[in-house]
Parts: sequence; structure tokens; C-alpha cells
Amino acid sequence: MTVNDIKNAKVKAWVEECVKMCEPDQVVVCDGSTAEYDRLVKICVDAGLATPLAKKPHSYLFRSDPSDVARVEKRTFIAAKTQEAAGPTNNWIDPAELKATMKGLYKGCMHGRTMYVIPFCMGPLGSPIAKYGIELTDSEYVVLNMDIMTRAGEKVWKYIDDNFIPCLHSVGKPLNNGEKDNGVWACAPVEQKYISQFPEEHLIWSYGSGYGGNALLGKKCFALRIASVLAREEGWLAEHMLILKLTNPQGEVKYVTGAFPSACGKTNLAMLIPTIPGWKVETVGDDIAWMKFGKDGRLYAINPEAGFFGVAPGTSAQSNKNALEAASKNTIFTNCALTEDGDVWWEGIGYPAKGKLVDWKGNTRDALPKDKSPKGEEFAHPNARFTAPAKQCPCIASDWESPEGVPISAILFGGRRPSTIPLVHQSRDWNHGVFLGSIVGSEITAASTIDASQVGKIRRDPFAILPFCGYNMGDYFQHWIDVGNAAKDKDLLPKIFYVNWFRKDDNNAELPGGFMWPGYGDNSRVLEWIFDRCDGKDNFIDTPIGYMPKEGAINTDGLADYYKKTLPEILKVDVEGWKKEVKDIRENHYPKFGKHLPKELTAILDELEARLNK
Ligand code: OXD
Ligand code: MN
Repeated sequence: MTVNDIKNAKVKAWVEECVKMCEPDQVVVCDGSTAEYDRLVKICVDAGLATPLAKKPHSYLFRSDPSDVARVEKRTFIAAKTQEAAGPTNNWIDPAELKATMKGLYKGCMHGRTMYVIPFCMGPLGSPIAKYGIELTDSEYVVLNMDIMTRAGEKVWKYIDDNFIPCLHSVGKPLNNGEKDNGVWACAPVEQKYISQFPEEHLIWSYGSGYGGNALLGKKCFALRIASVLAREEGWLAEHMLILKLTNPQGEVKYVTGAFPSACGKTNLAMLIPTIPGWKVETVGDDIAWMKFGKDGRLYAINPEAGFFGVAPGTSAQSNKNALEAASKNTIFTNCALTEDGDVWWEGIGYPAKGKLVDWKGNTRDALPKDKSPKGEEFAHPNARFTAPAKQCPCIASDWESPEGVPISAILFGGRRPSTIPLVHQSRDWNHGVFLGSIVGSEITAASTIDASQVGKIRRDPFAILPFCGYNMGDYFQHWIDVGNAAKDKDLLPKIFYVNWFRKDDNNAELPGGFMWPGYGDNSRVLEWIFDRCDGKDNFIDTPIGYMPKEGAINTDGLADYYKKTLPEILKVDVEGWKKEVKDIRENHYPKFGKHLPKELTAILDELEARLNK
């Protein structure tokens, strides 16, 4: 198929306009076939950009440029007509100014390269919740990743109409006068990178980066930033949430979504192996959930993605066996280390490597006799990734592609909070749950900042969507309140919980890492309590901060004695800690949103304060 064969006139005209601007040597309309995948892989291998892995069938290792290893939030823009529409937490640029700058960069940017036209679907094909887009890119790596992360190719065309989301991407490195990449990852310097969302036009323009969410435009740009705008317009929710399916020993099922900031173990929670007998966790999604009301008045969620773009370091048989299995074949690895026998390795994989390793920068070095490396000397980049098909995950739920989605019973929020926030508490109602979402954050640690004065402060990441919300965050809070008000029966809304796996007591030498809760598979103990709460069981006490487990309500069978001892401490209301929390929210967090802050949230904050002072 060629551009001339594109039936939708709007799509065809847009592609032609982009071809005229970017001037690629040729244009290929992607069919999404395995033959096409293998042809593009060969181009990458021949160009020295990808290494086939002898130990993992149909899998390849890529190394990116050291300047292009992660999302670049400071180069990510919400180009709404007014700064107020983008809100206080987004980088704003006037759309006309940004377009002029980017058109200058796009002019002739695909010289010496191929433009690929990728029709793709976010969500199960034909699902009433799914949405469609077309990504134009000059990166073979992007096509390969989009093939895994989305439903892409020929099969998508019949669903594409004038509502498609146009997504233009270029690595920003034209090859003039026969120049070649010569095995070097193509990208533009940081100050020329632009990850741009135009919310009023539902348009995405990305330039200068080939990595992850900057370049696979279906993910953060479409499924979160633009989808959050569409969701507000159309009355649904586009969220940075995992979706899991929880089955109790009686075979009863509930679905749970959860929003956690980066580095809180979202993928691990989505693929958890319960330590309590008879319980089962299966995965519907690990990163994004789109939720819409069904005819029965319940909220139904789909995972708009078809793969996992997971952080490799720290993934081991102990932390997430299911993710390792998902990435055991047909997987793209980026910035992992390469072993002598043709496998990948990373810090925290659970075993030391043998012999020599090629590190993520391409240097060959002796492996260390442990699976850790000093900071800055890692063999795998800390943000090294695997791109694996979701269907390969051993615990993928049988209904993960259900077109109507799965009915959600509970929504979890959480962050890394070494103090104050208990293991679990439940909101009194929907708006109180929106309050809990609005205060999500992680404590800044010495490991995450070079600025010692920041350590111990809370970096708020409301709903864990701070870098991914396409409009004013205050209006986003209001939208959540509006969704609650739109429910035809409030009793059918999901129950909302705040969990914290990360309470610490550094003075207790018995606790591994100082953590007061084991986390991982033992989080199933908290999921059990949540499951029963959704059934209205009398397993709770009413406290100033919300509903909490009553004594004995968290299953501790088989839990190490030292965790049994710390449990009462992490199930207590830390009244003084919460008073400080209220002060921080009132003085440092909520004022940012000005008149966009819903009055309902201030009322809940006042009420919380009053309860704490009683
Ligand atoms: C991700 C992120 O990569 O949230 O999913 O940063
Ligand atoms: Mn994410």
C-alpha cells in the first residue's frame, strides 16, 4: 500500500503535507506484518544499531545516545492557546510560536531517511473505548516498538475516520550528501528536542528524540496527554494507572486500578504473585487505564496498550518473575548490558554476570561478582527498558482485551512515603478519594536529588499524572469530581484507597532495608482487605483520616515476626504527622492551583484538619 491508496482524505492530505515538509527519501505505509518487522530489524542490525540476542528468540538489543535515555520533561510542552489552559504544572508555549519553531526544524529533517506511516489503535480493535492514531516517523526503532506497544498496521485502517490523532515524529538528524548513521543512535541535541502536544487540535509533534515516551507517541503523548483532554471533553477518565484482576479463594473476581509515581513498583504490583494461599492476581495493564461508564452505571477500564515498556534494572525472579517471562522472546531491549553468550543483563537482575559485559555505552568491561554497580558505573542504564508483548506475560488476564473493558471495584493511590502515611486507608466517599489522589507524592530522598535542602520534602505528583496531564491540573481535579457527580448510582463507583508500601524505620536493624512492610507478593494481604472492603465487610474502623483495617483484619499468616511487630505501627494514625501534611498541602501544594482548585477539595482539607484536632 502507498500513500495514494489511503482512503481517508483527511489522513491522506495530512500525510502529504508532512512529506512535503520533512522531505523523506521515501515513504512506507506500514502493514504491521512479521515480514515487515523482520525487514526493519535487518536494517537496524546492518546499520550497527541493533544486536540479535542468541539467548532470547527473536529479540534485539539497542543502545541509544547517552543524551537520549529518558523522557525529557523540560522539553515537553502543552501548547494550549492560553497559559492558564495548560496550568501551573506544565511547560507552556504559544502554539503559533511553537509551530513556527518546529516547522523550521521539520523542514527537510528526513533527508536520507524513510518516513514510515503507522496506523495504530489504542485499545482492543473495535472497542467502544479505543481510539485511533497515525504516527509518521523516520525511526525504524520506533516502528518496531509501536508494533509491540500498540495494535498497528493494515488491520487498523478500517476503523480510522476523521477523528484520528495525527502524531508526527522525527529523530531530528537528517542524513545529507549520503551521510550514514554508522551505528550511532540518531537524535538532536537536548535544546532542539520538542515533545509537543496541541490540546485544542488534538495534535502531537515530537522532534529530536528517539527514546521511549518521547518517540512512541501512542503512549504518554496520546494515551495520557491528549487522551486526558479528550476524556474531559467526553466525560471519561484517561489515567496513569495499572489495571489488575484479583480473584479470591472462592473464585470471586474484582478489578482494581492504581496510580503510583515512577519508581514505586507499578509493573511489579500489576504482576504480583500473592503470598496468601488461594488468591490470584492477573494483569490487564501496567501503565495506563482508560475508564468509561458502562450502561450498568459502573466504570469500565481498558488498557490502551498492547505491550509493556518496562524498566529493566531491578527486575528479577524475586521482584517480578512474570515480567522476565514476558520479556523472554520477541522483545526489544534498550540500554541493557550484553553478555558474552548473547543475553542481556542489568543491575538487580538477581545474579552476577560472568566474564565480560558490553555496557550500555558500548564499552566492554569485566563483570563484577555481584548484581550491583557503583552509581554512574552501571553496565545497564538505570532507565534501560524492555519492550515486550503483553500477551506473553504468564499472568495476563484472559479478558485483558475485552472490548467493553473490565468493571472497576477499587482505585488505589500511593507513593513512596517513609513516614506519616499508613499502610492503607480508604476514603469516605468519591470526593475524599479525589482529595487523596490530589495529594499523591513521594518523599525526596538523598538518592533522588543533589540538593540536600530538599531531602525529606514531599514531591507532589497528583494522581501520578503530573508529567502526563494535557491541561490545567486544577481543572483535572474538577473533572474527577464531575465524573463522580455524573454517576447514575454513587454506590456503583469504585472505592478509593491510599496505600503506602514504603514506611521506614532505619533504627530497626531487623528490617531488610529498614522497610516496615515487605511489599511485593505480601501486598496481596492489603489487596485482600481492599477486596473485602468493596464487599462492604465489617473489617474497618473509622479514623480521622478515613477507614482503616480493624485489629486482625490484615491477614498475617506466614508473615515474618518482625513485620508482625511493625504492623500496628503502620496501621496507626500519626496525628502529628498528618497535621504537618495538612499544613504542607495548604501552604505549598494547593495554592499553586489558584481559582482552578475545586472548593470541594478545600472543604475536605478543612474537615480533615478538624477531625485531627478533635
Ligand atoms: C513510564 C513512566 O515510563 O511513567 O511509564 O515514566
Ligand atoms: Mn508510566
